[in-house]
Amino acid sequence: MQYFTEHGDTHAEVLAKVRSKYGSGPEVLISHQREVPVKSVWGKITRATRWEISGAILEKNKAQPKKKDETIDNKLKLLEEMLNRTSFRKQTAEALPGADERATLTREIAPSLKKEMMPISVVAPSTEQIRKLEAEIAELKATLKSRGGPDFDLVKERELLSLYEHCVAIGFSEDFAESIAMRTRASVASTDFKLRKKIHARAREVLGEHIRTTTTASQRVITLVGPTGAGKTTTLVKLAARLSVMQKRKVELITIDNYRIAATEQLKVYARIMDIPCRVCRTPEELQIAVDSSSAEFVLVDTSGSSPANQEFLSRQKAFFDAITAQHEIEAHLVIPATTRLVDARLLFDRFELFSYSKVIISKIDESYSFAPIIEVADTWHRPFSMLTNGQDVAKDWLDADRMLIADALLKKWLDESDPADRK
Ligand SMILES: Nc1nc2c(ncn2[C@@H]2O[C@H](COP(=O)(O)OP(=O)(O)OP(=O)(O)O)[C@@H](O)[C@H]2O)c(=O)[nH]1
Ligand SMILES: [Mg+2]
Repeated sequence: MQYFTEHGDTHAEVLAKVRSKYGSGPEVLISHQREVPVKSVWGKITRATRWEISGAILEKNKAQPKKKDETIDNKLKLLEEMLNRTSFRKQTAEALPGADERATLTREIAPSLKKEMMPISVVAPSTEQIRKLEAEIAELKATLKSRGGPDFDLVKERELLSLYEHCVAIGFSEDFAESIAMRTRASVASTDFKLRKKIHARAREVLGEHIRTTTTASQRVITLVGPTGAGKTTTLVKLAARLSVMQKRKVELITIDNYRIAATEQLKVYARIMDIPCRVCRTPEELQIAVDSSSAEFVLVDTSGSSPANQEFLSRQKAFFDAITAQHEIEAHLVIPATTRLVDARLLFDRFELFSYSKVIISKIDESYSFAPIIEVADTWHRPFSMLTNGQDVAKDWLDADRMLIADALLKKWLDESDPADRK
């Protein structure tokens, strides 16, 4: 058995402290609650008192002390519970003097009381205590407001606020997160504001409306562009495997990544395994001849990665495609790793616009907690997603982009992190 004694200025404050540190399960036993004199010299002079709550935690299901740095959300939950209780007390204070009120509270905590524990002594919170509680809520409101964000009712719309905070935490900008939360609020009945499951169902639809998807291989010439190491070559090989091995289409691979031997060899090895031709084109003219003369149904062109800051390199690569755009429509996908931050995503979408990419592939989703920034920037640019890649296995580690699958990947964690009891 672990014993505890907690102090605070008000009864409500100490009760909140106990609940937040030890939980409110049946294993947490409260032995006494009383006002005690403040021991300091000043306390003795002023005869000031403070509240003390003592109790014990049963060994069997010993509650784990919660983390000290609780979220504001948790605090609000506690405050709301306490406010409900105190306002109930206020209303019933006259009707329930002393004994009756004690009976009410005893019913509330009785299952957790052991015979050897002292009975609870209950004192209804005073008006001053309630006022203090309300001041605390006002302070929390002010704190949240100073941090920016939507002007939600911190108690009634707590779940919407939590949705907003989740959206910011996974990488959406505050404006985007606010728009998702506000649009969700507009489409949920106010009676459901406290039901995370209902809010989640609507938020998922709202977010889904910001996600566009498309197919791959709608043109004969396909290329992938993007920053160094994004997974372009691996993804191109995945596409080739899908078209040639799975769909039995005639595919040819071409690389214009001609200055890195290893990169060229990498593609050739894959081509050999899939038994499809692979050519290296050193100049725009060579690419033009290769594409014109190829009898393949699909020509997949691998590019070398480049820093978005290297405009000269990007322009040189662009010249390859300029050589074939007169005769061939090119399906260019921007490949962008899931780990990309918002500020970098904005830059990449902008710099690779040079290639007129019409589709976006999010790569390496297996390596990232969230790819929210890419969703936001793609929405700004009105670009659809074609594929997501989730590993190095070229035969299976990719998914067709799906609006709701993407929305779920971003919001399901929020639903899952809620207390199961709250998931109504
Ligand atoms: N975890 C994970 N790794 C991946 C994925 N796609 C590619 N990779 C790995 O990322 C590394 C770089 O992949 P590449 O395909 O060579 O990337 P690239 O964009 O062609 O690179 P450059 O040509 O150098 O710009 C390799 O080790 C790949 O195996 C993915 O979806 N998930
Ligand atoms: Mg490559």
